[in-house]
Amino acid sequence: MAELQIIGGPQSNFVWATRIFCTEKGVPYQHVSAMPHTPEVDAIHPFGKIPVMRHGDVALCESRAIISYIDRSFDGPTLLPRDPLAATQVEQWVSIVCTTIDPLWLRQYYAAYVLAVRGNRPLDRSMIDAAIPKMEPQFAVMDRAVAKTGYLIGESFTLADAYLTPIVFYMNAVPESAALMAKSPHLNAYLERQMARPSVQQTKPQQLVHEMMRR
Ligand SMILES: N[C@@H](CCC(=O)N[C@@H](CS)C(=O)NCC(=O)O)C(=O)O
Repeated sequence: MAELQIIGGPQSNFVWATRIFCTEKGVPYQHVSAMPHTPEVDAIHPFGKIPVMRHGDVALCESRAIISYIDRSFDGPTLLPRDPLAATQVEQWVSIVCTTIDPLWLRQYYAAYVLAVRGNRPLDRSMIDAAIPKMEPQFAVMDRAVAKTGYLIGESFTLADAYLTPIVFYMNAVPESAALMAKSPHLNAYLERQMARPSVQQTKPQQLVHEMMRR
């Protein structure tokens, strides 16, 4: 069978979630690191976003679509429950994480750290100050969401957790959101549990953008 390539910088939470999925399913793949808007990415994603995927003649973009293709094309365990309702509840949480949590926690808040490092300029405190009050109630919601079983849905790790874990990891790594984490005991326990998973450890980025901050 043709080689599967997952293309995108390892720090991207969407690349990380896709790699967690491949690892959980036991699908071998080559990870090709590439930034958004580079030629190999632009050749596949109409807006230059990562991850993108190649498998023989097949080229795909968008993490959820890539995961769906891999899930249907390869043997191995899946991260979607068999039960139709449970599977749909997983999709609900994947959607919430992608459309509500990611845009605020990463694209508005953590982006301040990424922009400071990549642009080699001081941290834009106004971005942080604008995001934190909006994040506070969302942290309370997410803390409650994982309180019962330690997972977003059911009693085991699903695709919803593969999407949420990288984001929560980044939140624990920079000060203002780490303070919110400190007030979220269930989310803290959640992070500790998921970070211990071999699939999460094996795909964790080696170099973390916020660690490159000027001190
Ligand atoms: N809906 C996309 C989101 C991908 C995404 O936003 N990736 C970020 C990196 S984490 C990116 O490529 N950003 C560049 C940009 O938005 O221009 C997916 O699930 O793959």
